[in-house]
Amino acid sequence: MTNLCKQIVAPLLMSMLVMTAPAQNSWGPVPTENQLRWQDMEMYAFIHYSLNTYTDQEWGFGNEDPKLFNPSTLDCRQWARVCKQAGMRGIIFTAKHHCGFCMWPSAYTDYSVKNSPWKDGKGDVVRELAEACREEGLKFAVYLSPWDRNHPEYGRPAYVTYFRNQLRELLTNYGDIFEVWFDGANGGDGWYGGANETRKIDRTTYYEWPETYKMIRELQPKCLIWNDGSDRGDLRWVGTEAGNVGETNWSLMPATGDTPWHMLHYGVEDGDVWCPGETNTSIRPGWFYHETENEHVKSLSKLMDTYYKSVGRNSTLLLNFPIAPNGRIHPTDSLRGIAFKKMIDEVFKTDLTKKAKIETQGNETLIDFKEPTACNRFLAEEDIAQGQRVKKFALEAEVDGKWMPLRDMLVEDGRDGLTTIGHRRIICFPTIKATKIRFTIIDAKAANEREQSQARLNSAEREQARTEFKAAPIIKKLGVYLAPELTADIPNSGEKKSSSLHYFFSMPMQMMIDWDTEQTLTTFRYLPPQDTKAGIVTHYTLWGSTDWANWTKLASGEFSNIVNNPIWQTIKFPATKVRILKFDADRLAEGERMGYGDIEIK
Ligand code: FUL
Repeated sequence: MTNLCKQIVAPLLMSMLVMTAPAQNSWGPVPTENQLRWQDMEMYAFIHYSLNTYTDQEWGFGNEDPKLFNPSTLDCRQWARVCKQAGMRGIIFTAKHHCGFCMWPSAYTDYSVKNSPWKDGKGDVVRELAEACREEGLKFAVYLSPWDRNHPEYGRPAYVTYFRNQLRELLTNYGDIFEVWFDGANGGDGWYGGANETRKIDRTTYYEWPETYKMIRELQPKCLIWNDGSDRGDLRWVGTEAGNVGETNWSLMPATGDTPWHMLHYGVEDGDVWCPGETNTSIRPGWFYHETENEHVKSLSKLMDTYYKSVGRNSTLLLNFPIAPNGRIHPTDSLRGIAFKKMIDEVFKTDLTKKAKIETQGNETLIDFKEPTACNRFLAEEDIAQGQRVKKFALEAEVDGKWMPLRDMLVEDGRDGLTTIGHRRIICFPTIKATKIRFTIIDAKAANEREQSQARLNSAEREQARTEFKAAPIIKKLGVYLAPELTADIPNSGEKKSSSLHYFFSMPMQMMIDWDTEQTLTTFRYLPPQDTKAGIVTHYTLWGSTDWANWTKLASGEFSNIVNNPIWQTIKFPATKVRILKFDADRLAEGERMGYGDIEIK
């Protein structure tokens, strides 16, 4: 146990000892061993690679020619090395995406690598990757799309048998599999052996998941099941691919029933099964490689934001690296991934509480630095083996002799964001020089339960038990850190050198960008806010001026599907000389104030 833990836990134990009723350790649903092990993986990679890589598509129709699969320098060891250096502890591979093409020579179909020119049809990408992962000490897992746009029987019972047969092959021939990923996308239309039609299935009954789950448990008892809202698996989707889970994130869900977006995104406080959220997103806009996205690999700031909004919100991060047509991860993606890991290490290298005096009394922990200490990150971890309990906490800092409340600056709508903790919660706040930090648990499940079971005590005793037990939501670790500023000077960070770019809101629905000198521009790119629908611009007008007086309309229009898929939007216009750009939001998805995630101008 670290000194810090001793300092926190010892008073807790003492306060628990003085209480009359027997101390209760776990509270509510708790994780299985598999789920605990998985949560400790924190970050692991997705790899999307299939015929789509050669057709420049995100979803293949099912009739793409297997002959297209002929990478010149396919190197699974390069993938594993890059992922490891990027801090990933495992890889989940698209063994079969929606197009139905199998990246291993399945005995149950001809639509696979065995009919491709690659290695004269003798290759097996799943095997090469499983071996590469083992060599690098990474865990290996498979994505097997239930939806298969190639298979003639899709939609009928025979396909379910085929699907299970394929799953059995993957679970028996490639060593330990840590997770199976059953994508919930079921678009309907497809090739289906030449039928070329739309097939609809009932997602809740068609795949007969309970039977399949039984087989998985038998073949790979340590494997976690990810399933998107259907029969409850071990892990849940977080309702978005943008790379964030709610700042309130319970690892609980109802055991049965539908899972609307808010349940996926925030979990369910009173859920009766442990079903933690896995945050999946890609290092690029798309899941598959597209040359046109080479310049849009996520910047270090964006990746760190994703880290704080996933691992820092009681989730894991499943970060996708697409494979380029040559069979390797593109250098920009690998360098960015490695820069990402370096930055995480840099941020968390020095825990400033190590030099502080820490005292816990009841539900309050005081971190006394003795002297002004620059910091901007706070970390707390609950002992989730005992359940998840904290509902609300407060964070305050003493700066220049005065106490000020801190809030999570990544929560965009004015709330302080100080709610659940779980496996790990990281709070980002602007850099301050604090002499003290105070962390107070305001509300926790165990406290309420304790209160209820203490009904026989008089009110003073009850109040004492309540405050004492509130601290008991077993905080395993607290930390305070100073994260460096992310600038274009950091190698391979992808940060833009935009020092002369100055933007501000002249009105709630109008953004202005001005330069010192005239610029010739052709492109304006808008990334909507990633966490909320409020402020997303759906209709816009873009104006340019050289003198603030005369404005030329450069473009106007609609960003279609921006609400469901909040990715970069590109506005192109004829080359124009401007010194000022005016971006009007003619309509917002929600709210009254324009929001943005990022802006790029060329
Ligand atoms: C989605 C799929 O439709 C995408 O193609 C991708 O595989 C992503 C991880 O899941 O639902």
